[in-house]
Amino acid sequence: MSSTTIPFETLSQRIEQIFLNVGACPAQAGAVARVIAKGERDDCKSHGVYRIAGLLRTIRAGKVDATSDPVLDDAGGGVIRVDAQGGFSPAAFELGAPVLAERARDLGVAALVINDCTHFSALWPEIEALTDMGLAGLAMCPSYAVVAPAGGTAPLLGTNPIAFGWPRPDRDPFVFDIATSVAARGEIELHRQQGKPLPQGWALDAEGQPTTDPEAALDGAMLPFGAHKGSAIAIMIELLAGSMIGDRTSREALDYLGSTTILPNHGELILAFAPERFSAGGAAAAMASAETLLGGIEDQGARLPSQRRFAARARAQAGGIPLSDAEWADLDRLRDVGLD
Ligand code: NDP
Ligand code: PYC
Repeated sequence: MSSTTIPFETLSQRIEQIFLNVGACPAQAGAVARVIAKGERDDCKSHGVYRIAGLLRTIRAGKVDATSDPVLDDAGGGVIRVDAQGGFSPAAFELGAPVLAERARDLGVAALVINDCTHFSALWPEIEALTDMGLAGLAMCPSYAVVAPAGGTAPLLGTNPIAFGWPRPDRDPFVFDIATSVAARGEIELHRQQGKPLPQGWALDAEGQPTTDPEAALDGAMLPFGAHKGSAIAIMIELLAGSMIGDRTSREALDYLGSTTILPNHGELILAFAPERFSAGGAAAAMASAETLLGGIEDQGARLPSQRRFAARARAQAGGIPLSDAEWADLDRLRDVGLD
């Protein structure tokens, strides 16, 4: 399969134009484009260019407002809110993140609550925005009900991602970003598109029986990672980033959408920690302790999460982002298709 390589800025502008063409405002289109281009740059195919068609379907279905202006509600305390006003999450995060960082530095820890957003992306771009500012971060959100709880047979939980980041002096940060399902929903869809069977243990069919057929899995239920353990974390995310913040759980998000072919509207919870405020030895002691731990892992030859991604980023920064001819043609088609 032949491919083209393009610089990050070029890809980002191509994507932005697709959203401007369908009436998105510049702030929404730009923020969405940057997040998708980062996904492609870091070889996170399930949250890269592939996502654009689903976002356009969501606009077409009237389930997201691509012209919305997020509103910040900051009373000066430890909880900062951004009402995304039915828009996409990246513009809401870009509005709230600097206030979150400032408050975490003041108080040691602060929370950003985003309400009423369509969340379609990986969480690591948000986490890295915090680690870039010297903060540790923890982010989570529901999605829509496509995952059966451990021991159950029918979709109720979301693929509910959770991500954590720790800043490292003069190094890439420590970041993990995981779906609490065995795989992200996007991976199942990519297997279907490519006609590939799923690995065992990813999903159940509509009768609650194990399946490796992506089509049957999309009609049935995905499974949580780590059986009851992943299931418990997914439930925690429903409670903290759904019920607690007064937003939709994954079940409610799916009821609102009526379809899994478009992207869900719900909330998100992002916590930021200023390491220097927690340790009597200040930031230096916390960083030194962390480096001992992380170095010990690397010394065993184990790879840290995000190392694959950072390697892909380094390749893309040196030689451009590789896109297959089909992906490149798809960008042209999506630019021309509009909302028809
Ligand atoms: P993966 O299982 O591919 O990876 C999860 C994490 O584990 C990554 O940080 C990855 O780093 C790391 N990792 C993978 N293999 C290893 C290894 N052998 N050793 C050490 N670390 C490893 O991703 P998921 O399928 O769980 O999730 C994919 C994405 O989907 C996430 O970015 C998530 O935010 C997103 N998502 C978003 C949703 C939403 O509603 N917005 C819903 C569900 C998922 P690396 O990347 O370097 O491989
Ligand atoms: O891949 O599971 C997923 C997903 C759902 C919403 C955004 N990504």
